[in-house]
Amino acid sequence: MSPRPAFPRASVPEPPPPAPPERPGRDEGQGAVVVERQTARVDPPPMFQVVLLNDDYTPMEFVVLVLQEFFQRDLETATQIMLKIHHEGRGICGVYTHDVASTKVELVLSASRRAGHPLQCTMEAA
Ligand code: TYC
Repeated sequence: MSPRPAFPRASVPEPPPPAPPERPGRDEGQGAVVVERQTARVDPPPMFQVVLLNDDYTPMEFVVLVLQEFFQRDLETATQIMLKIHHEGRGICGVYTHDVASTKVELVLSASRRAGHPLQCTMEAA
């Protein structure tokens, strides 16, 4: 008796592979074709600015750390943004797509509450 093959042949022959879909602009043996150029254009996504608000209690150092940690600002830029918020009441930390902006707002708020600070952070259409 011969050993069983590891992959026995199917008794029904396999159907032929499907023909590739016709691509517009290809010469399918009909002679000349006219190609219409279609450039895919997508609108840029709506952008949102993440805004920090001033208050009288959050330490300046904490705001600078937030700007470095969550908005990738270097120490000097973070300090400038913090001072602008301190003097003007609010300031833009960065501009992002909706999901990224809303994640940053959540991260800032939870870090602030965990540290016991009342820092406010919001997002608004840019
Ligand atoms: N005004 C705060 C203070 O004097 C500092 C501060 C800056 C707080 C920016 C919040 O978003 C802020 N300690």
